[in-house]
Formats: sequence, C-alpha cells, structure tokens
Amino acid sequence: MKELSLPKLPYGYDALEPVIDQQTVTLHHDKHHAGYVTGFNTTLKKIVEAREKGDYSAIKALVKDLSFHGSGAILHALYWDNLCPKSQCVEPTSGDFIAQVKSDFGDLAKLKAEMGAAAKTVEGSGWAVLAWDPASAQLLVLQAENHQKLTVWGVKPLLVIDAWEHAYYLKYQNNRATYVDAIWQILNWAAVEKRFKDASQ
Ligand code: MN3
Repeated sequence: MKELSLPKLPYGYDALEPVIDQQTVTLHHDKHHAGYVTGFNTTLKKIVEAREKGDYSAIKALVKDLSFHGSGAILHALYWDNLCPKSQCVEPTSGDFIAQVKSDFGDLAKLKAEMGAAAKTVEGSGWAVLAWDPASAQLLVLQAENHQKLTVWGVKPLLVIDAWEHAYYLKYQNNRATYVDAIWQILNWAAVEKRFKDASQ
C-alpha cells in the first residue's frame, strides 16, 4: 500500500496573521490535518489486513473512514496551498481564469459572494469548494459536508474554504461569517489560477 504524508506548510505558522492566528494555524496543520493523514494510512492498513484475511465484516466502516480521512487530507493540502501571507495576495483582473469566472459567474465579486455564502451556510462541519467540472466544462461552487459528502464526481477542486469550527473558533468564536469574509484578504489567487490551468487543459 502507498501512504499519504503530511505536506509542509508553504509558509510560517504566523504568516496568515492577522486573519488567521498562529495558534489556529499550528493546531490546524499539526494536529487536525496530520490526523487525517494518519487516519487515512491507518484505515488503509486495516483494509489491506482485511483483504489478506479475506474478512470483510468491517468493510462498511472502513471505507467510510477511508473516504472521510482521505478527503480531509486532500482538502487541507489544498486549503494551505490556496492561502498566502496578506502582503503577497493579489487579486487577478485578467487572464484565462478570470475569463472563465466572467463567463460562469459574471465577475470575481459574484464568485466570492457565492463561495462565501456556501461557506457560511454549510450544515455542521464542512467546506465551500470552487471546482472545475470537466463534464460540463464550467466552474461550480459546491459545499462539502464533513470532508467527503455532496461532491459531483470527477470535479477538480481549485479553491476551498474550511468552515469547520477548528479553522476559526479561537479567534472568531461562533462568528463563522466574519472569518469567511476576512479570508479573501489572504487568498492566493495565483495558486488558484495555476490549478485552473492544470485542471481545464
Ligand atoms: Mn480543517
């Protein structure tokens, strides 16, 4: 079997201040994100053992765990990648990604409004996801409950907003909307544009 490993943060733990505080980033990456990576590897190991024994009595719970932890690991790697220190974040005004945004949403402000609304309203713990849908050749705003529910199969996530309480509670307490509105200040659009280019080609 092949194991996932925890990607290093692409910046320092304090790099997202003041929008996301150092303690939140540290716990979020070193404990929560790490937990999903470990959870995926541990679960996969149990599935391999079940396969070797030919005993699939626990397969339902195991594949559920595999989906949860595997999706959590993927979304967190994306999340860190699509954020950046405030001073380095530049909103794009032209290029292929912006042309696609204009075609599918009208403009970037409308995309941000839709993504923000999706992040603020996802039920319980979850995510807002901007994805490229190869089947319909357009950008879609989706929600993910937990990490793995509500996707459209085959889409490629380009930009994700973690709306779990662990992403914001230390600084914003119950004010998820304030955290979501602030996150655009630290959005790494260059990473989103690159991901769009790779996904849509
Ligand atoms: Mn998280």
